[in-house]
Amino acid sequence: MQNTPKGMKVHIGIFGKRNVGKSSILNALTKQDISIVSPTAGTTTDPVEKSMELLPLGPVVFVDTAGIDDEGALGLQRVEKTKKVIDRIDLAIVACDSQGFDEFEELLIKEFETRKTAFIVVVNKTDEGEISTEKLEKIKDYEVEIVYTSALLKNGIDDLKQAIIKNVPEEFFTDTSIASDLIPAGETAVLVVPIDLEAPKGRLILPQVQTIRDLLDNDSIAIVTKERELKKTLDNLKTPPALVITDSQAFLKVAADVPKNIKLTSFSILFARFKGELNEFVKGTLAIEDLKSGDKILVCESCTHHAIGDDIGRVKIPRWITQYTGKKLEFVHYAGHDFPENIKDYALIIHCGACMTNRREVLSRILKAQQANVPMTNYGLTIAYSLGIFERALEAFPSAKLIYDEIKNK
Ligand SMILES: Nc1nc2c(ncn2[C@@H]2O[C@H](COP(=O)(O)OP(=O)(O)OP(=O)(O)O)[C@@H](O)[C@H]2O)c(=O)[nH]1
Ligand code: SF4
Ligand SMILES: [Mg+2]
Repeated sequence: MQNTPKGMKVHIGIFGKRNVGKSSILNALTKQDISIVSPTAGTTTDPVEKSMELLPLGPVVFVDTAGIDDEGALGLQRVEKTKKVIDRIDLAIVACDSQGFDEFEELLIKEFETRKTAFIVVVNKTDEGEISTEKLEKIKDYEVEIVYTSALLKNGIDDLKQAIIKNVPEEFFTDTSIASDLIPAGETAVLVVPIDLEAPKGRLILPQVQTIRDLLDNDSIAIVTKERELKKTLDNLKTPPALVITDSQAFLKVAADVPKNIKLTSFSILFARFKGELNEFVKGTLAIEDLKSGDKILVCESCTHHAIGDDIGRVKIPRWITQYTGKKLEFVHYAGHDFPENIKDYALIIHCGACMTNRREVLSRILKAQQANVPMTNYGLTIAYSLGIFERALEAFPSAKLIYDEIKNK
């Protein structure tokens, strides 16, 4: 989080009338007492800003605001400040209670619509009573996503997180680079691409092509080789590459051929952060240690036709995990946009690299897994772990490595 410039973080503002529970919602979302809460209307007087990690979305800045219905001269000044917050947010949460909307929220929403700011509505204090159908219909006219919460009882907070992930503007999901942040301009990455029976005829697969393009856009140098020519490629280089990136399936051979002073990872691990959340997946991978015979493992592939080879998720990963753990495990496969409801039944979720889907979908799955307390990881990390090269494969990612070390040392 510390490395993400503030300007790159999603800014989420909470708006609404006084006393509807804006500060309480923020505190419930962040599980911290960031904003002062009290029964006195007008408790929050100036915008309260807090940078934090909202898992699995990543770094966000929350901005709590003063009630938009504040009165008097001082109140009007506060309302002006609240309006200024709209200038710097990427997603707005409009909070109300069972009293629903009146002219204050309508004005606020007009402002969001004019500025094309995404917004969602939270009906809070559900523990105090339901909102009337008539009032709800008025909100539904905006064709907006509505979430019901009780910030007091912490109900609906997970639904609110899902709604945030669903409504955060697309650019925040695609701004992450694949590898270029690891290879400074002018430096080299060696990409290892096996051309075996599983490789599609006459072309490279999407993660490889996207990685090359990402490096070129950054003025980094990409050298592509098969695993057989890797040693020679490295010998020919005057300066060692900043990173070697391999297809996961050639991991063992590549790990043997790349000198220890050169960092090594896989396309799939790069995609764990590009399309998912690397740190969460690292924690998830370590749950392999806790697997017991009879456990069910959910294997998710984001597209029905696996471009890398049909058997990676169905044959190789089950084989490698079984060999590593020595346990009798049951593997259940899901493909495409299908994701089971009953994820609590699983001891682990292993996701593919998700090259054909968007990050939003993977993050939404990570959140569901967190809510069900089921560890989740991806193909590349699972393969590296089962083959005993996990630590090495994380060397390029200090914060992920730190998490690994912390858990291991416990
Ligand atoms: N019953 C109930 N009370 C809540 C809920 N959320 C907040 N409250 C209470 O409502 C009061 C106002 O909560 P705040 O979070 O301060 O509301 P706010 O919208 O930030 O208020 P201002 O800062 O004054 O604009 C407090 O007494 C909270 O404890 C809820 O879900 N249910
Ligand atoms: S989306 Fe997943 S299953 Fe499909 S090609 Fe990419 S990594 Fe393989
Ligand atoms: Mg407040």
